[in-house]
Amino acid sequence: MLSFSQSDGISSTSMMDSSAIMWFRFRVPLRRPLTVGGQTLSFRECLVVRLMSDDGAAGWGEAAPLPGFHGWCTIEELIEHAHNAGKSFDASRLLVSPPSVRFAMSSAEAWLLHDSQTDTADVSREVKATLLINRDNHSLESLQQAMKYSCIKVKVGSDPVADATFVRELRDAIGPEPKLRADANRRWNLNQAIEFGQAVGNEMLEFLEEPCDNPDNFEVLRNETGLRIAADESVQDAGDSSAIERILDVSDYLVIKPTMIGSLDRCRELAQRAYSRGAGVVVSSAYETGVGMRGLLLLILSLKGTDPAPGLGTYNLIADDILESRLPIQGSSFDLQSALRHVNVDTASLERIA
Ligand code: OSB
Ligand code: MG
Repeated sequence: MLSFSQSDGISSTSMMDSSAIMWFRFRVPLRRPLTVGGQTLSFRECLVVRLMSDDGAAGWGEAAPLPGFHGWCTIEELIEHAHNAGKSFDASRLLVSPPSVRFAMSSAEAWLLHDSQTDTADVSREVKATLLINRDNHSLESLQQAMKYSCIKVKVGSDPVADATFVRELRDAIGPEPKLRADANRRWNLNQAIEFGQAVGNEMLEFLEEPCDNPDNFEVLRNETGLRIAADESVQDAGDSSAIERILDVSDYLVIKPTMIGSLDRCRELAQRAYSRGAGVVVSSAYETGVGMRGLLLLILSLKGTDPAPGLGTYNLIADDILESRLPIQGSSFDLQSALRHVNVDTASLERIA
């Protein structure tokens, strides 16, 4: 079995009776095929956990690892991890679980806590929805509808000049208001990233995420182009806390994807480190259903501020949900009143596995 040893906060679930923990498997279609880690997915096939409290309340969490990203494992391996986490539950088992399993367990705990108290999350806060745009499957006409979003993320990382031209055309189409961020997913070398930055201009973008293949180059890139830099995969893959600090020192934003990082406590700890270095935090989704999204919303509401907007654009691309009704988006924000009131999971769409 794969092991994902990493320090992580272990909380009260370790006291839980194992019969209170149940894992289920589910499959939901994507709105369009997604190519990640050399695989093209038309479905998300993942696990959810249900924690039952003594008084019969249920809290849910989602484990949805993504091919090519930190903590990826096959569905068979994931099921094995879930069996282990669900047997006699103890902290040492959780420590060798993939981050997605730790995220699932701690989200389920947060869900239970939220439902049992009335004042755990400030639902009057604004959580913006972002739009995710991929150059290959969007025409400029369809981008007119993008104007209703206040923050749009564009995937770049192919030809730097063509990507910069696309970003500038997009800016022309949507006007000056919506924030634009770009993500190269490490596809460029330093020179290509500089070429992009100079062609696009630093005023155009809120930030450029994972511009190049080596975070040691972030500082030069920042100095050469004036672009603000966001770290994502670099931090997921950083071996230890001193590597994380080095990356934070040359980054303006830290992207935190709990599915690739682990428990909500671990995410909060990373966020604090970013804040203490003056970096902004962008909590982001990774093609989870409404169950995972609810864990992300609870995390976001436990962190400070509404700027920068979190990166929750992947929810659009999930064509169905395991929640009885989808989390509503009103205008360009999540409707937290509805999303965080009591919501039900559609158990008919789930297959029990552990
Ligand atoms: O490249 O940041 C990425 C989602 C899954 C895997 C990788 C990435 C993403 C996102 C998150 O882009 C969505 C967002 O940031 O809006
Ligand atoms: Mg990214």
